[in-house]
Amino acid sequence: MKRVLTIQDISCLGKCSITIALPVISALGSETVILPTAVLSTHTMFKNFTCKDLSDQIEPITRHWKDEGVTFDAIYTGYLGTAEQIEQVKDIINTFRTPETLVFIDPVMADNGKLYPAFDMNYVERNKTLCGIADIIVPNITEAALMTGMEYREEYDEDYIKEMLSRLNDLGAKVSVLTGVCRESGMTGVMGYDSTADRYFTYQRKRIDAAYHGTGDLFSSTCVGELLRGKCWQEAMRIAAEYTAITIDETLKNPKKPWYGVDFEATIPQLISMK
Ligand code: PXL
Repeated sequence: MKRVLTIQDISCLGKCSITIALPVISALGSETVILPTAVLSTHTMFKNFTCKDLSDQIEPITRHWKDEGVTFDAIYTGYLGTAEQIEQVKDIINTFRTPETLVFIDPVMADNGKLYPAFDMNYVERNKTLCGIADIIVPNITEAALMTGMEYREEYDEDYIKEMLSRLNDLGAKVSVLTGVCRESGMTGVMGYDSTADRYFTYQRKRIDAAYHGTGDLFSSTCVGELLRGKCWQEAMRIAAEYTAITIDETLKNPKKPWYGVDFEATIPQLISMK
């Protein structure tokens, strides 16, 4: 069985980060090892959330794993707490990476043109260096605009997206994928660039007019799970985009849906059989 290390926070309530990565990647058949960077009462879109930073646990936990001879087929990072933690994560990648390890970085820090409340431009700068050592990065357009120094736009053409992918590629990852890309009205999806093959990939599907928290984590966790099931990155992205959309649809049908996340629990059976 493949083994993934995922490094992100635990938001006890909120359906995001580790509480999505664990069930989704496990359902796709890989062992999921977690390294929590912080414990929050909820994700940061709630008011008055509590947060206990776990930076001082990172080194002893990973040292123990190293002493035990643990290896990982993939390392997947999402929301991290601080700029210093990004440096700790880079050390972990350097320690555990082999030529076969997939390093998948979701530089979670912003959406809809704005940084999340906990972050500043120093955090953006550190994230650029983390993305630089990845095999695959999956920023949304806001995160990519911040990391490439481009203007954030809600309306754009193909040249804007290609320029963004080219500048992301300059950061150093092998494959750069932009999420939430609209290529024609009423559609949404992803567009990626593989620098090793000099090839673009686009996937679009009908846009559902609803935005939910945690959908980025759902997309990334599905990608990681599918990549470890042997899918190429284009197939993994297509399935992840499709699964995220199916889950948003399902959530919309629930009259008692929580405001803070999607009903991915209801769609996991579909995910397992997606091709
Ligand atoms: O879904 C991304 C995410 C993860 N973890 C925490 C967050 C967010 C987004 O706001 O606040 C704590």
